[in-house]
Amino acid sequence: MLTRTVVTVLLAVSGALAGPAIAPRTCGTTISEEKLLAHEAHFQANKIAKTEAAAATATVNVFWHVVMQDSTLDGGNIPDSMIADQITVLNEGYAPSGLQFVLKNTTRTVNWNYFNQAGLGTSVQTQMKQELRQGGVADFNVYTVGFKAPADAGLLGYSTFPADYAGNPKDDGSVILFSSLPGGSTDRFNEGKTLTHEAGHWVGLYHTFMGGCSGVGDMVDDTPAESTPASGCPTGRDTCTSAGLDPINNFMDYSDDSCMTQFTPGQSARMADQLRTYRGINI
Ligand SMILES: *[C@@H]1O[C@H](CO)[C@@H](O)[C@H](O)[C@H]1NC(C)=O
Ligand SMILES: [Ca+2]
Ligand SMILES: [Ca+2]
Ligand SMILES: [Zn+2]
Repeated sequence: MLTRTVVTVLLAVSGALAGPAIAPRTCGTTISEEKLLAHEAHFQANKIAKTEAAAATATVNVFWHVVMQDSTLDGGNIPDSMIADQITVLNEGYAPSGLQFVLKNTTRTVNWNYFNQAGLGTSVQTQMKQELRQGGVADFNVYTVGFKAPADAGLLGYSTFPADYAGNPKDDGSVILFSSLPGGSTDRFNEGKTLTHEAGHWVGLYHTFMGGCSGVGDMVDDTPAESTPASGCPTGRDTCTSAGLDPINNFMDYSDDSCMTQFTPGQSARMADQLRTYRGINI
């Protein structure tokens, strides 16, 4: 509780100095520069190159796990129509990259702990995935939960990376806030872009602000560096002197849903390389 109060105060102060106090999205998929470099060394050493046999498009099966505390919508019991709308948003985002997501199965589980306490790195989320995960390395498992623990205030989701699969297959997938789906109740983050962003990690992308202006960056050449996550939709933002405006419209930034509209060709190429190398998807 104390930590939460301090964070709120800091946000309010920095907002007062730097413009409107509008919080960025919060994604739990952070990675240290050290771990990122280890990932990249493994990737470069094991990369499976694109061949003539590569398909122009690939289909990814989605296994959806609706986790709820009770049968109400506020309790997490989202209808199939919301999931269908979310898959549509996901496919709009990934169509230029040649990926199509197809819903294979939806499970519905009433579990107070899973719904409320499945934060990043918790034993609860481990247990939830052990119980519910379906399919193999090429299958995308999505869990919708409530993130009600005080430590998770504002959290929209978190994901695993393709390179993580081998070491912990059951952990693979994305856990997202149920009310971030299209038509959900989370202000500014209810057009479904949270899953587009989290799936971005699942296909091997980092945040566009990784490393700030001078760090290692996101390992993609055509996403200009930015010093910090964007919040709201700050058109024209330019926080690094290196070429290009901040990629505020990119799905891998922290902007509002309405602001997020694209992956770059460099990101599409990276996701294909990652999917070929780590998930056996020959795109
Ligand atoms: C969906 O998964 C559940 C749980 O494993 C299983 O019982 C059910 O048969 C599956 N449904 C379909 C349509 O595959
Ligand atoms: Ca970049
Ligand atoms: Ca710049
Ligand atoms: Zn993220």
